[in-house]
Amino acid sequence: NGYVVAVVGATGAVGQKMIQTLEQRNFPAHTLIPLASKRSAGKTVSYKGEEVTIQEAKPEAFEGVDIALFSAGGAVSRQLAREAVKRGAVVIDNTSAFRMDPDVPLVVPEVNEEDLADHNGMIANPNCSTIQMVAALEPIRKTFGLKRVIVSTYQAVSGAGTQAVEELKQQTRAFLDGKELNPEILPVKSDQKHYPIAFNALPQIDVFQENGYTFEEMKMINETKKIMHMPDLKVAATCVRLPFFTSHAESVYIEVEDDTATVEKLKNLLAAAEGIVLEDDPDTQTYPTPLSAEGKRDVFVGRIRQDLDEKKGFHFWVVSDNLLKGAAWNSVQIAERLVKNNWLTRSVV
Ligand code: A2P
Ligand code: 11C
Repeated sequence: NGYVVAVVGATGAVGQKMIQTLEQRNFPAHTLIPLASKRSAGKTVSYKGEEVTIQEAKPEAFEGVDIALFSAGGAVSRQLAREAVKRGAVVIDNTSAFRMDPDVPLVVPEVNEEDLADHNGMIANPNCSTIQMVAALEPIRKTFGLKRVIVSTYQAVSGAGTQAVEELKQQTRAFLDGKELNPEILPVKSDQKHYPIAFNALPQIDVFQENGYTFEEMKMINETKKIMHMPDLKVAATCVRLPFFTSHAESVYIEVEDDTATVEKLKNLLAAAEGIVLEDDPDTQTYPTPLSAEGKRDVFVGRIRQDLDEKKGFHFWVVSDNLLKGAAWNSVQIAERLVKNNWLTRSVV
């Protein structure tokens, strides 16, 4: 009874959280198949009290797999995700490889669960910084409409993988010991230059695009329009990496359509919304922070204020664990909804 579930990238920052989340949610997986690179084959991961051997991710590894969660980078997804689909698996891909493909639903269950009904075997999990923002925008859009979004992010190093986490630890020690920092990974491992992350702020996440925005910024812009089915929504983003390990924080400015919106109404809406926790009370200094959100599956919202010049303009602060709602939990939540709605079978084979 249940499903065969493969996790591709099982040794990675997100892959490990996927396995833990499957376990915590008691997902009906009777068999877990952890997959990673050749380097990790033969090592084990623990799942429901047992040590399960990691296998090399290759096409044959997907024979008999019902659901495959991919989080081993875009190159691995481009190479193997279609192979998994060909062998009958439904793929939930956590990379940017297929997100903008019109045939691939890009899903945050609280926002567009019904898009899952039309999948062709491939489903994309949005970028972490997009997920937490749209989760907070959707309840507002439903009631007051949405015209414009301007976001600035404050992102954790774990978004750039385990090597970036190690780099921050090493540089922090080196900085305090008065030693050289020798940056090698951040802002982007494959880019030409590297800058220290310890005690710093880097206004570059992912590579630059021709229009001067980074790929992370363009992901936030394009994915938001796709998930919310609002191709004409005005969205701008500035993405910044900061020296903490977990959770992304975002300062979001919105303009709504309806001029009856007030701070009180937005607070009530968000407090009642699925997956959102309102932590907003200036009198008691209540607001979420990256540390307070770490390890939790919810999206936390605080600091809701009306713009001082624009009546339909509001500012808020949204924080969530980038490895959970931003990645592993959103992927497992998609799998749960596929099971619940009986949508695992593809509409087209
Ligand atoms: P491995 O540990 O064997 O290299 P992170 O983003 O946290 O660094 O994690 C990357 C994940 O992607 C790891 O699980 C890593 O496995 C996996 N990975 C990297 N390259 C490949 C590959 N060629 N095939 C399968 N998995 C890969
Ligand atoms: C970061 N948001 O924090 C990125 C990581 O497209 O899934 C996620 C990259 C992606 O660096």
